[in-house]
Amino acid sequence: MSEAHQDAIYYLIYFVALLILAIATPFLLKAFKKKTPPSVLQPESPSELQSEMQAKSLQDSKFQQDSSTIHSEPRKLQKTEQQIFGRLKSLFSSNQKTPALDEIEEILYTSDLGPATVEKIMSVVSNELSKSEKNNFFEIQKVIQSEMQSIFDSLPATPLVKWAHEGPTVIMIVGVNGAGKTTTIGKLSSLWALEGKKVLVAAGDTFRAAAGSQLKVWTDRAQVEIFSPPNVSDPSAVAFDAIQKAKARGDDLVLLDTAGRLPNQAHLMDELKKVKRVMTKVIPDAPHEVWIVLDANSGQNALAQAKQFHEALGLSGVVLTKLDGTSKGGVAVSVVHDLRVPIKWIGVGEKIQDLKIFSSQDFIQSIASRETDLA
Ligand SMILES: Nc1nc2c(ncn2[C@@H]2O[C@H](COP(=O)(O)OP(=O)(O)O)[C@@H](O)[C@H]2O)c(=O)[nH]1
Ligand SMILES: [Mg+2]
Repeated sequence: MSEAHQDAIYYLIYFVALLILAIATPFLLKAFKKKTPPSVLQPESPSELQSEMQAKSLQDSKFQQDSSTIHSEPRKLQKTEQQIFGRLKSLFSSNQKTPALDEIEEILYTSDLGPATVEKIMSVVSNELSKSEKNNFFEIQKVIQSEMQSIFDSLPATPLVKWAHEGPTVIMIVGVNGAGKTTTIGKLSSLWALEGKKVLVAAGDTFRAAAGSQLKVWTDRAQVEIFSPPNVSDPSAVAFDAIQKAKARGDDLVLLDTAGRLPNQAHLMDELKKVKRVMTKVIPDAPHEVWIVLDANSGQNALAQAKQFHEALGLSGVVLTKLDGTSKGGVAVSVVHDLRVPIKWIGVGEKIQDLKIFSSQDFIQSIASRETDLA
């Protein structure tokens, strides 16, 4: 073969190889993408969420309320982030001039951080930051985050649930109408049932005819038993009988639903006090927990109501619901600051798995972590 022929053959092989590469590249890229692990911000499947919740719940005996990361929070709490840090960031990036301190203050107030917290943050910003730091969004953000964290850290560490040493643990759920009590009971009972606990849900909302059937939908979903005796209108009687039944059978847990009420209705608050008192006749330490369910959308209003519930019943925890839909997540900070009661759980949706253990670090991180997307 002549040299010219050989060159021609090499050129042909080279050309064919290039052609194959050009055709195969898009397929190779596609296959590679499929193998890449999903990003943290992609929504998890319900079963992943459920097992994450179980894992977190199991940690509670170790008092690890603040230790692990909730991957779905950045997405779920996006609106909160848009409100506080997103708005601050736009204030800094859109203004040609330096933002005035009262513009910053206004954003903090309207995010429901509460007056005392806002004052503290503003005093640090105005007294401790240099002129150039005051012009820097990230410096201001740092002050706000550290102030939030110190408020959360000011509460003594408590276990997520004060489990009874023997006999059933009794958890009483209270709050105003529509806050999410029944939904939260459904979510909690599902979580604990999946852990293998024997849960009895007591239908203590005897005000509304529909309340029992709404609760039944949730207990069916969660696959737990409901205690809802017909024609009993006294919630104390429901609570008493439910605890007695759970104790006799060796159940692990009684979750008591109650009718929503405004705390300024004195007779209704007296009724709740009676429910609480009556439980001690079956188990002296009951209820082991009294949790108020607060709708994060109701902001400072929810807080005023919670204070009255706390005075009447001695709350041991807060469940903050609807954080998925609010732009006022700062209320988490004022709840802890003003009420001095820990937030135990957060509701981040209407589905059975949309409940998470509250972690202050994750919460603060989630409202700050995507600020660069929001400018
Ligand atoms: N988006 C959202 N909705 C919730 C959440 N928790 C409860 N809800 C909704 O709030 C409404 C009232 O809930 P319900 O449990 O009946 O409140 P209750 O009157 O306190 O028992 C229902 O439409 C629920 O689906 C939550 O975390 N996020
Ligand atoms: Mg209800």
